[in-house]
Amino acid sequence: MRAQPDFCCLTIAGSDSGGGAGLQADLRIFQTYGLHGCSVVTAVTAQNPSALTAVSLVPAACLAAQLDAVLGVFDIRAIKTGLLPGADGIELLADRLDAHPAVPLVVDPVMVSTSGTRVMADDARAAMIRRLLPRATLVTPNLPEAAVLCGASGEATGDDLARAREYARAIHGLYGCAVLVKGGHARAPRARDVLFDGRTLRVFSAPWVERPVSTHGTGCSLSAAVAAELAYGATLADAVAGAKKTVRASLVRAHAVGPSCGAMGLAPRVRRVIPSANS
Ligand code: PXL
Repeated sequence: MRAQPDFCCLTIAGSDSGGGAGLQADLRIFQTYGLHGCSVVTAVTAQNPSALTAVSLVPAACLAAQLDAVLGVFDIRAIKTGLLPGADGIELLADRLDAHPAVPLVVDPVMVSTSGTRVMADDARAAMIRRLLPRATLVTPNLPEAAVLCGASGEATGDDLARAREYARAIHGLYGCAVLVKGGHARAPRARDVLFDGRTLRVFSAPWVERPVSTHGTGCSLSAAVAAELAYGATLADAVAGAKKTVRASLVRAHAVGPSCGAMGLAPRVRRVIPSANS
């Protein structure tokens, strides 16, 4: 073994039996960045691209044990959360994250499925908002999730980009963390994401990837890629720009993995330099 350990990234997320989203997507992204991936499993889901048939949350004690097994033991340089456990598990998680305040935290607030179904219990959502968002380096809601986070009425006013800007400012105002509102659910000619860090509002715009086999897992992959970029010390704006490139490269390589199943592909290895100990 070399003297200097390689960097690690931690995902705290659910398992997707189809392998497209959740922690399986996150680990694929960490590997793309040459990072060792640790994974704390919050839930086990039974799903394929057409149906989600079961979700079983990991008991809080098991979640705490997984966290205690990796935090402070592996050289974890950034953390992302995806599908979260119940409110009691979130409290235990937040207590442990508070003990590592310097590690960047990306919170993907998985609350509303693509079909519009709410997938998080009310008390768990409240615990996430109260305990994780104020600690987060970045929260990455899609448009429906952003509406929930800032208590918007749901009555759509203005176009999607205008709403994304409004929600990003409102979420920052409420919780104090930087916000990336993902435009992947918006119907617009280009994929536009809005980043607000409390000072500067940036719009990241890229052409849609034409008819990929599957877009399942893009949200998970994006937040994992932002965490990976932050692990190497990127600024938030550079991390988001780099992450979008990586996810786009995965989407372009989407491929069929069953008669009616598609999956994002592996992006080419992203090379980032590990800062030396004294830099
Ligand atoms: O993309 C949200 C998400 C998060 N976590 C798991 C998922 C999904 C979407 O399918 O399966 C485990």
